[in-house]
Amino acid sequence: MSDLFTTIPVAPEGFRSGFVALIGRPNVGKSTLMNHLVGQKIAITSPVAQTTRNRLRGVLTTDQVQIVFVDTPGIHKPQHQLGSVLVQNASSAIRIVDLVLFVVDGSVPAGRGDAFIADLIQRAGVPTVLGLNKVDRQLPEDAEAIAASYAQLAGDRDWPLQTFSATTGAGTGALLEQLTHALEPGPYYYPPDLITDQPERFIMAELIREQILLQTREEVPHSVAVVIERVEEDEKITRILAMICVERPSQKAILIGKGGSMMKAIGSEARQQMQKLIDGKIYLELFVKVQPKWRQSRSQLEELGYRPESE
Ligand SMILES: Nc1nc2c(ncn2[C@@H]2O[C@H](COP(=O)(O)OP(=O)(O)OP(=O)(O)O)[C@@H](O)[C@H]2O)c(=O)[nH]1
Ligand SMILES: [Mg+2]
Repeated sequence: MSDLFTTIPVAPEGFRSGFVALIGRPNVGKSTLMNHLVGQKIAITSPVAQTTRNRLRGVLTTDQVQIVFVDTPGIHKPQHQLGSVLVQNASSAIRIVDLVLFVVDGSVPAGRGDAFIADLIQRAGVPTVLGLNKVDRQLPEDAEAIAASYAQLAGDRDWPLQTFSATTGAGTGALLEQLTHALEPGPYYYPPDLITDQPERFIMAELIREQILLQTREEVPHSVAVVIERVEEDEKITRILAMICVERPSQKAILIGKGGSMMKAIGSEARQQMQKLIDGKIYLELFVKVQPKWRQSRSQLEELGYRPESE
């Protein structure tokens, strides 16, 4: 028998399981919620819209249930080839799951973007829960209008509705109960102690990209891709060489900063995050390369890890 079979136990009587896609507009808190629910930072998050670029699985296993969350890029009007691939991958995730958790920003009433996504999900005919996130930011005077707009969005489609905050954790216990209840009895899909299917290398590259999203402005965050070129481990330290790809020399200059100050700040914060991830010491070397119009080029997108996912 292979290792895979020996590490996945047989589920007990009454155990439930399934795949749950987190779908919604950019910046509503999908990745923050997934990290909170699985109890570990596996997806990067930032105040910049379009942070997530790949479908990521995060696994939560309890005595009663195994939920495989599929975090997706925010659905938006694409401006370039990269955006099209992201939206395509988010939309197709709806069709491969047992349940959709449609996440909206519950601090503001439903908008046209939400209605568009609601229709997209409805057409796929997948069971759906509407999740109102960021309730910690809701102003009391707005509460009634917000509740009414989402009650209509959910009520028109017979979707149950849950309010919560992914940052404070309020309401997330009830959300988990709701999701568990909506799943059918089923097996373990992954070993009970697995949190994500993503390789460490991928998360490392993402932690560097997260620092760029947090520390740079305007067009730079969206024009960046990060690739881990080399990882060398010895007993004392892990040496990592990472390439940061931008579209223009002006963006490279911003990333490097005066006397290398920006690069230093990004590298130092990313290194600390990466050390937490591997629980060991890291020496991180970064270099910046200009690759004109990479976001428009199918072949360059593939090289940088952004390809259409079919299932
Ligand atoms: N106040 C508050 N902020 C939140 C909450 N959830 C997420 N945020 C913040 O909202 C911003 C966006 O969060 P993300 O988790 O990156 O959003 P996302 O939906 O994954 O965004 P994309 O990957 O771009 O689609 C971050 O600055 C989060 O800290 C919440 O419940 N309350
Ligand atoms: Mg995200």
